Amino acid sequence: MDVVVFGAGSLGSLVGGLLAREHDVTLVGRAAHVERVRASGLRIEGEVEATVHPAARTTLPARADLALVTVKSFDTERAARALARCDVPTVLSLQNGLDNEATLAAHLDGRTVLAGTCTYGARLLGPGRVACTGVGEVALGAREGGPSVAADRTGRAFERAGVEHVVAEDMPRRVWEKLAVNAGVNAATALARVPNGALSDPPGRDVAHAAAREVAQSARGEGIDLTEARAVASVDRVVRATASNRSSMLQDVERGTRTEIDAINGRIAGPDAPVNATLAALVRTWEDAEGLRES
Ligand code: KPL
Repeated sequence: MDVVVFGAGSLGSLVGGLLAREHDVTLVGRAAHVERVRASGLRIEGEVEATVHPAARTTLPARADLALVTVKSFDTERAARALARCDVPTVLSLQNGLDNEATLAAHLDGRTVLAGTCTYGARLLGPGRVACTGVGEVALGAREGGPSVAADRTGRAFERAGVEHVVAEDMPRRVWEKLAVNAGVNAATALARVPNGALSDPPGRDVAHAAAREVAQSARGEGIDLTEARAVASVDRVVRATASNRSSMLQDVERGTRTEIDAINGRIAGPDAPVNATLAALVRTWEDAEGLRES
């Protein structure tokens, strides 16, 4: 299968690299990374060790069987417009936040846009090198929920490449549950500059739980069956499983790049979600001070 990974940052490089063990993968990313992958392949280190040789480019190819979208949520609109010019029948979003699939679908008439979540831990170590900091799982399925032939086909492609995955018929709930985890973990770890495991005990744990509970309340308001207990348990499970990881938002802050705060805490911030509103305001204050919100 020809797979294009649009957004070869940490997660895109890892999942694309794992798929490249079996499929013809093209990574679309930044020039320095692309040059190194072309010259000496992609080195995967940590919990999975492999050197793979995907194709690499800075722009999308003309066609593919499957596109994985792993760009940051604030770039989804731009990615959707670019994908509209690419001949690809199935597009799988593996991004943080809630609205990516709808944004992609709005530009990709006639294509199948699948929803996905990913709990693999990934960290870009430098051009051509990515660390797998935790073997997790990709969940993928129809963005509206229910069965999907395209999801089954995509699941088989992941199976052949030995990527841990599940084809799920309840993606809307899973995407909200992932949002609860990201809302609980990402901003708190980025602001406190601590690895995820620092949220196993108070006071960090209290902040993470409160943010996740607000997401569950908001989910139920939108007709999604996500209890507060389930959202909190999910935060605790991820914090335990990824204790030594640095969240993607902490990695953004350490690199001095824009974060996904708008799509995570900012997505539900409001009078009924004061903890998320506070976390979003603090991270946006940092982004403003760094001049990162204009782009
Ligand atoms: O998805 C993540 C992220 O960092 O964006 C978690 C699950 C919090 C793992 O670090």
